[in-house]
Amino acid sequence: MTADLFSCLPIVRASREEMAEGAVLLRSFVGDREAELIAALRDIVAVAPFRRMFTPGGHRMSVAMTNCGSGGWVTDRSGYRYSPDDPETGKPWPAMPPMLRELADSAALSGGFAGFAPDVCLINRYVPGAKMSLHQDKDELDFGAPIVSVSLGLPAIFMFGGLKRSDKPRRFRLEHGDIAVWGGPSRLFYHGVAPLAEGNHPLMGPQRLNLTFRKIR
Ligand code: MD3
Ligand code: FE
Repeated sequence: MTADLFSCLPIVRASREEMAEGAVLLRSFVGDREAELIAALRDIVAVAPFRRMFTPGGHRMSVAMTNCGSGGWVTDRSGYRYSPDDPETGKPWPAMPPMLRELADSAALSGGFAGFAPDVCLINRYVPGAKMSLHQDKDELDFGAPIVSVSLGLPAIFMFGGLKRSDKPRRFRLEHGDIAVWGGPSRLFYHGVAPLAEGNHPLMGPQRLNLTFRKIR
């Protein structure tokens, strides 16, 4: 039987797709670590709940956020920055669980970046209609390190531009379990997320979570 011939292979196979120089999409890379990952996220959110932050311009973001690690990305009327403490509680962000750190490290390695060592994980929550406008990620110190992103729940249309805001974005559908690695020349490319479509994910419900692992110092 065919099943016997392939029984030596893992049940979940990841694929590898080059999106740009230094940008690699690893479809289904989360694989059988899914349940452990979701349990770790539940613990983080119990200590540091999702909140919708304000931009320096005074707009409230449609995406709700939290962080784990030795710092977290925050925004308010005074600007964007990484802060060691959660401004809502005044306490340090919850530590990055080793399982998350290992998942990010192994994805970075598969994407061609050895020894990633992220210190922060920003966790974004999208409900239907939530979006992220085209932007660059440049609040980190070391652009030599990649960013690793993990998508969970409802699918999203990711918009991937170039170094100039005016570069026409290409669209990629990011699905539950996909991991992407953004380094090298693509590290400073403009990118965003189109408004999330309605839906209900069997494990995650009516939402999408995106984890971005970053080396900020
Ligand atoms: C390409 N998040 O948090 S993840 C962000 O799906 C952010 O929540 C999106 O953009 C999301 O800053 C996209 C993919 C991503 C993250 C960082 C990048 C792609 C990137 C940095 C440079 C180039
Ligand atoms: Fe970004």
